[in-house]
Amino acid sequence: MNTAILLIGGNMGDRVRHLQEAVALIGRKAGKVTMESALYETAPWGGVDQPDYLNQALKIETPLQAPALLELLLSIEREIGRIRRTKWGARVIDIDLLFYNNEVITLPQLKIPHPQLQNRRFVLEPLNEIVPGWMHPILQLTVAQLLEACPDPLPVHKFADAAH
Ligand code: PH2
Ligand code: MG
Ligand code: MG
Repeated sequence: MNTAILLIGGNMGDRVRHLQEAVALIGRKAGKVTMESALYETAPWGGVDQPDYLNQALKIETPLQAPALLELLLSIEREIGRIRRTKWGARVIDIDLLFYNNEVITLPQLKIPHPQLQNRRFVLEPLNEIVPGWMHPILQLTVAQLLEACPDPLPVHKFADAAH
């Protein structure tokens, strides 16, 4: 078994429902979802003129190798209804693979750890809730240490919504 850390997010339509669908499909097809962070409402990074995102971090146990896991996650995005338009544009669901065991993977379609995660508060806050001690295999800092050092000023708040 392998341990993977994912970040899911979206900023179009019924954001909560899309995240719930993603968690259900990941659990059904990729492996067991062993940890889920709260939902976080996060300001859009990289493209200002779009709605706020909801983001959530997940920890999963999976028999799949990283490239096969990536393919499956992209197919789940399509199943939930994602149409890829512009880079960093609004989307119904995005499923990003952040860490895979303690491996460093550099393939054309897949870089692990996710090369930008240390620069993004919307990634580090939810991650810090579930795996604060996870060691970044290149930077050799824990998630908690990366969050402490993160320069990203964009706001990230726990999402309080009575409906879920
Ligand atoms: N994803 C992006 C670009 N910008 N901003 C926030 N707040 N949350 C995201 O998940 C996000 C983003 C590209 O995948
Ligand atoms: Mg992304
Ligand atoms: Mg993505």
